[in-house]
Amino acid sequence: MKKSAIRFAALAVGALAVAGPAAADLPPLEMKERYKVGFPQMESNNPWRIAETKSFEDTAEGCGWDLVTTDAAGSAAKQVADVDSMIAQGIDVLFLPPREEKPLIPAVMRARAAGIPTFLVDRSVDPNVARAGEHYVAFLGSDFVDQGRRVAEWTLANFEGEEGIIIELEGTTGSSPANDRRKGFDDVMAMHDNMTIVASQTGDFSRDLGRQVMETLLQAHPDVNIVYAHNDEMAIGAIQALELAGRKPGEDVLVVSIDGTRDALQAIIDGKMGVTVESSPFFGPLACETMKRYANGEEIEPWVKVEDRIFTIENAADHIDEAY
Ligand code: GYE
Repeated sequence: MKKSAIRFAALAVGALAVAGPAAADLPPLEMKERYKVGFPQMESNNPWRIAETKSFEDTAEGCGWDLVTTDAAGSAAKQVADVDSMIAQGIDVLFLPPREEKPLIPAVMRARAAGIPTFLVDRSVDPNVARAGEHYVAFLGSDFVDQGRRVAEWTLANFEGEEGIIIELEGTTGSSPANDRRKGFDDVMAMHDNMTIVASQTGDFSRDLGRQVMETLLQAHPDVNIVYAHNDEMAIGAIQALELAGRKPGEDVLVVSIDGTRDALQAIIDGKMGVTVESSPFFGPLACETMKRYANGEEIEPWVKVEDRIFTIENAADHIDEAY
């Protein structure tokens, strides 16, 4: 008993010595057998979110987590309240997927003030206000600008028409993937005179809203021949709207998006969708590994970057069985 307490103390001191001034400001994490871990999910209305929550649940036992999860049902305010209640319950570590870039910042600050190391997972917050290594430990996730850029480049290489008339379905307004996926794609397209984004509107990353927004935008822009959706759920919604209007996605409209869900891979196999750049929801193992490194006194890089694959007709069938 006594011996292990001394060992923990030595490790904690070691952590401060190795970590340097910025990281030393962050709440430390002691090495122990079990941790009370908070994962306040933002919503559970799509396969991506469900797969992510399941990944945390599947990781819990092996990583020694007593996992507390909540579902904010699409409300940033509820997600803030969920974090507050986790702080009150005395969690040791917080893995937070912030629904939007700004509203979750007070929750990040309160977790830090309460001495709880926080890792942002899958989405980030406004870097002008809250910073990795200072207010939270690190962001674990994909490069969303690059995802948008890769979709644009694939589209340029594979679009067979002369003039691209593009409708863009944006993700949740104010979320980091929506902001960055738009930037990555739009910046590339802006360099090509034959490509015009005629409308860009939010579908809140949801299949249903994606379909509704696509129905409306189709009326105003019947000549559309490219649809770029910020996630697969909205792409599937757009395909439904196009088919309902008598269009032939994959033939007269090129549909491109991001994530790599089972339905999207199936749509690619069926010839209705061109590409989806991967954005993996399986964060559990990476969260476990990063937390252990932090508890071990390692300095964590501000952005623990996830590498994304790309799925097209070339490989969709090889990956559909592992999809969600
Ligand atoms: O692409 C989308 C989900 O934050 C990376 O959020 C994530 C995105 C993902 O709802 O489908």
